[in-house]
Amino acid sequence: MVWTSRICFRKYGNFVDNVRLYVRGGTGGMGLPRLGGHGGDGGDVWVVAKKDTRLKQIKDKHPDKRFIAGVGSNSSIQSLRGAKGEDIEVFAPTGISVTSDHGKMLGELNREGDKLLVAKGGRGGSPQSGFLPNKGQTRNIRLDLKLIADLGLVGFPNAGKSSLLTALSHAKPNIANYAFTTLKPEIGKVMYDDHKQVSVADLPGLIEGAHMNKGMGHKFLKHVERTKQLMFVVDVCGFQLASNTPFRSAFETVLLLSKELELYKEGLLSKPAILVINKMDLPEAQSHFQELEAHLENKEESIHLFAEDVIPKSLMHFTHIVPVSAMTGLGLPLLKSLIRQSLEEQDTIDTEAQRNQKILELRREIPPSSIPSWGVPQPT
Ligand SMILES: Nc1nc2c(ncn2[C@@H]2O[C@H](COP(=O)(O)OP(=O)(O)OP(=O)(O)O)[C@@H](O)[C@H]2O)c(=O)[nH]1
Ligand SMILES: [Mg+2]
Repeated sequence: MVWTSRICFRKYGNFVDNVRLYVRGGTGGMGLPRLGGHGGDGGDVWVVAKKDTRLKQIKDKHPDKRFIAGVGSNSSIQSLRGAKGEDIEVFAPTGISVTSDHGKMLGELNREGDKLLVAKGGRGGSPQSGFLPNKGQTRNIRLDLKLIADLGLVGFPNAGKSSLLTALSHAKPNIANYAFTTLKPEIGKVMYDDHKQVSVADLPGLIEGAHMNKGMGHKFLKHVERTKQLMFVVDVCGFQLASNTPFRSAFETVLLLSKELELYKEGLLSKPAILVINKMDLPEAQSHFQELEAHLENKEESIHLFAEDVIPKSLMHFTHIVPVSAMTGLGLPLLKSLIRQSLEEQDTIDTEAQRNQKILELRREIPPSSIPSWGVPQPT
């Protein structure tokens, strides 16, 4: 159990990937009934995406996590139209989603400079309001950081995800022979000879029950949502978290990983995925690999050989299955080229889908009589 206390201690270490804030727009200024003057509107609160910013900085700089914009100026003889209250900008990293405390999505900030209004200031007093000002909008909001990478590494602890990232890129994640070595997501860049780069997110290992927040749970599964594709990394010899938990073969691991993703969010299984079978340098690797291959070739029949609790509702489809050794480099050049191929194929499919969508939209705008009968995709 020593490791349990170590995890608990480090789990809530330095990495902050969500923060809750109280935001309030400024109150408007008083109108001036005698001269029909308008009070200034209260200031607004915005969340603004800024490069090299961390959520932790918000917590550190504003421990009370309250952001209240300025009050609008009252209308006066010198200034009949009162000035607007000061706006507040809360700087956040790119790749943020903002939700209200009821879980309603307010917006996403994906590019540097993206801005989202989270609390509007109250209107200043005017003849319509009897010269009385309104209060600003009040909200509790939550900012969630989601990594954006081309590929997300998904696997049980100790499968060799970080070792693989190190072997494929210049990233230097921690590697060690115990579960939960990786405690926060890290992005590495895989470089190609023609300078093309693919970003790969190394994520903490998942365990059974991750969808119910076991282990790192939701905290990291949400990062998987944003990657274009997934790369399942499986130890060819199987996995056992602790002596009192069941041993899982490589095939069971594949099923269980699919199941965790499915239980977290069903749509995740429709992402293109590559299956990497790691540790092929180990002495028993070949026989385990053959066994796994046989199960994968006959997935539908094979799953019935296993206990119900490991079987997902639908089976993940893998674009490629690649045996490798992150340690000796076996299979890595092939994996590297398949990663690129797979992403390029997806781009082509996406572009084609967008093109077809565009044609359909245009078609809707054109009167039916002027559309030729050829070359226009039919809605499915
Ligand atoms: N024999 C062998 N060992 C490997 C290979 N790849 C990784 N390992 C070892 O497996 C252990 C776990 O490797 P990591 O890369 O830390 O595994 P991980 O999947 O990132 O683990 P977590 O971060 O805990 O989820 C380390 O002792 C590695 O040296 C491999 O291809 N062959
Ligand atoms: Mg790791």
